[in-house]
Amino acid sequence: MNQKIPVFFHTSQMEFHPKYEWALGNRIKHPESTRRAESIFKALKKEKESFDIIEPPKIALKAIRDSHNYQLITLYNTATLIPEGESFYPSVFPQRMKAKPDPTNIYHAGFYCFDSGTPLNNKTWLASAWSASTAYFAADYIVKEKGRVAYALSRPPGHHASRDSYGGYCYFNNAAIAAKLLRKKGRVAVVDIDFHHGNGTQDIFYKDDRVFVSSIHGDPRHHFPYFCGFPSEIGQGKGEGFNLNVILEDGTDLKKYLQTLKKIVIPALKRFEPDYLVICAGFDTYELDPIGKFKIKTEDFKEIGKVFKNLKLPTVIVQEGGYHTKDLGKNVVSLLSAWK
Ligand code: OKP
Ligand code: ZN
Repeated sequence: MNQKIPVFFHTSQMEFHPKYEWALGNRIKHPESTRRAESIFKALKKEKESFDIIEPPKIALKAIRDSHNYQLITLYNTATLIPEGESFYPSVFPQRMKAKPDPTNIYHAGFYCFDSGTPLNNKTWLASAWSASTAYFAADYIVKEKGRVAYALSRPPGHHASRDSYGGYCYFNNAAIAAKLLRKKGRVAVVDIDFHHGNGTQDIFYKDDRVFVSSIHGDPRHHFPYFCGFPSEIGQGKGEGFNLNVILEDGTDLKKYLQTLKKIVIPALKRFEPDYLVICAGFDTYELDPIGKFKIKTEDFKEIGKVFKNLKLPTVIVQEGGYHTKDLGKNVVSLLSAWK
């Protein structure tokens, strides 16, 4: 072990508590709890000699605005007025009406929202802005300190949030915010290894030829976010050819996962010749995950990590999903240990 891996995290991220979500008409306990971050934190602390925990400064509004429109930010500010302990779940989604949305009206949240699992409350803005900070300053560290790797313990996650919409437990696209910073310095490859398609990140960089986005995920015909994540989505305009979606079937194990990674994703990434790498690190591919349906084991995450480490690119690892709370920390440490 030569150098400690910096971990970016801010305690204000823990002030947001989504209580429940709607799943097929049932009210279920929300999977994206603060216990996830606690599990990660605990596992990192166990290996104190390997990790350096850093509190990021406050992110500038303009850094968020590089990835999101002002309406979305305004809506989260509107949500700060929701009474303590209450939360707002939109129930009207006027996607195809002649809507006149007003983000200062909380009842209009449905215009910006695409699912029923992503509540707004008075702490959404606080926690998601700090979550964005972790990713932004992890990227900033890579650039300024010429670091080889940094980990953002971002929570709430980000990869489902697009420029103007939120959903899938995501409010700001943390990885996109990091990639927008890196993009000013060079060519950026984003690889999303969460079980779910990173629709928000795809969207933000869809017409961009300076950011290559690839996502490896469960079949969207059967899994969230359902409507996108297909191989036919290759980018648009200047960005055509710079988006790569790979679908793997339920039950995928390490062997199949690595095959796909090495045969499809890595060669495409190398052809792009990136200067920086951003990994959207979801751990809901874990064999015991309650939502994801792959069969990746704890020790497998290290093998996946090695494939990325071998690229020898300055790398920002941004935390996304992973809902087997107890083992989440171990899984994160396993992935990060590839960089030791
Ligand atoms: C967020 B991320 C299952 C409902 C599924 C949406 C899943 C969002 C995943 N009961 N709700 O990509 O880990
Ligand atoms: Zn996921």
